[in-house]
Formats: sequence, structure tokens, C-alpha cells
Amino acid sequence: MKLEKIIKKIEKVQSEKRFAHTLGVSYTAAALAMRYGEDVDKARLAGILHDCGKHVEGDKSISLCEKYNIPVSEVERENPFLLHGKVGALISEKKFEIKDKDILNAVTYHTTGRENMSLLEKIIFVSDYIEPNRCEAPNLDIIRHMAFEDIDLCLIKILEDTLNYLNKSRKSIDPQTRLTYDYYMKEKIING
Ligand code: DGI
Ligand code: FE
Ligand code: FE
Repeated sequence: MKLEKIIKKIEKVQSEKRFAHTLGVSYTAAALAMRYGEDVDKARLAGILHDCGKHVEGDKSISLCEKYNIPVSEVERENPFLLHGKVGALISEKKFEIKDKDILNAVTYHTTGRENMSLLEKIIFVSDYIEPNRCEAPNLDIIRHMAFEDIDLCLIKILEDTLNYLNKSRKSIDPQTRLTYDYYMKEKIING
């Protein structure tokens, strides 16, 4: 399906605020793609798609994953919004006919990240956090600057702040979020 058609379909199911965020992520991802030498159109498309599973309700998200044999962890079952990346990748593949595995992975892992992310996955993860409509996170000025200086350092800072926020608000942590943080911290220590 063409980008313009996908944008129209997503606009129909998202609130005005969510759609503004979606466009923000798409343009931020395009800018980061220019900075780091990723395919700009791929980044735009992944940005548009990243939250396309967000409007799906919890029960439906769980049953959709079960239908397509996508494992649902205990934390995901308790907090089904954590599934919106996986559900988004399913919708991207089945409804929007996206075949590019890198784009589907970027959608799947945009909330928790994962070990050994591709450049596109990192770009979407970071864009989701820094796009211009975001305002609630701490250290946004520094993090936005870091995004264009050193995307791996930026990734670590976002994960660190997210884990701190989850701890402080006593929210359950998806094991993948911590695994991602540990992986990139270790990589930083090894590679400097
Ligand atoms: O969908 P968005 O709001 O655009 O952004 P997102 O998909 O990154 O989701 C952000 C929310 O997810 C934010 O409130 C932090 C939360 N989150 C990230 N990792 C975890 C988490 N929530 C829980 N409970 N556990 C996690 O590991
Ligand atoms: Fe999201
Ligand atoms: Fe998002």
C-alpha cells in the first residue's frame, strides 16, 4: 500500500493528538535517517506505522497475538498496551502489506527496544521519545541534542530515564526494557 493511503487510514483510527505524534515521529525519523545514512523513505514509513496498533483494545491485542502465535509474556498480559508494537507489526504486515522485516521489527520493538537493534530500529525508538510534540519527559533538551550526536548514547539515556520513571511510579517493568538497557550499557563499556 502507498504511504499516502496508509497515512489516511491511520488518521481515521487515531485521535488528533496521537496522529500529530505519529507525524512527528515520522518526520523526526526522516531527519535522523539523513543524519545517520538510513533510507529516508523507510524511516518515514516506519514512523507512520509505529503506533498503528495503539488503538486496539487489550483483550483484542492478546487474542490477535495468540491467533498469530506471537508469544505473550506475563507482564504483557497484565499490561496489554505493551503489546501495541507487536500488534502494530501484525497490522502493518497483514493490512498495509509491509514486507520489509526491518520496518516490521522497528514497529515491534519501539517501546522496549531490544539487544542489537538495527539502525532503523534505533531511529524509531529514539524518534518516538524526542519528536516535537513530546513534552513530559525529563532531560528532553539534552536527549534531543544527543540524538543527533551519538544515537547509542541517546538510546542509553532514554532507557535509563524510562527505567527510573517506571521504578518511581511502581509500574511493572517488561524484562525486555531492562535487557535492552543492560546490553547497551555493556556495549558502551566494551567499546568506549
Ligand atoms: O506509544 P507511545 O506512548 O508513543 O510510546 P511508547 O510505545 O514508547 O510507550 C511509552 C510508554 O511505555 C511510557 O509510558 C513508558 C512505557 N514503558 C516503556 N517500557 C515499559 C513501559 N511500561 C511498562 N509498564 N513496562 C516497561 O517495561
Ligand atoms: Fe508506542
Ligand atoms: Fe509512539
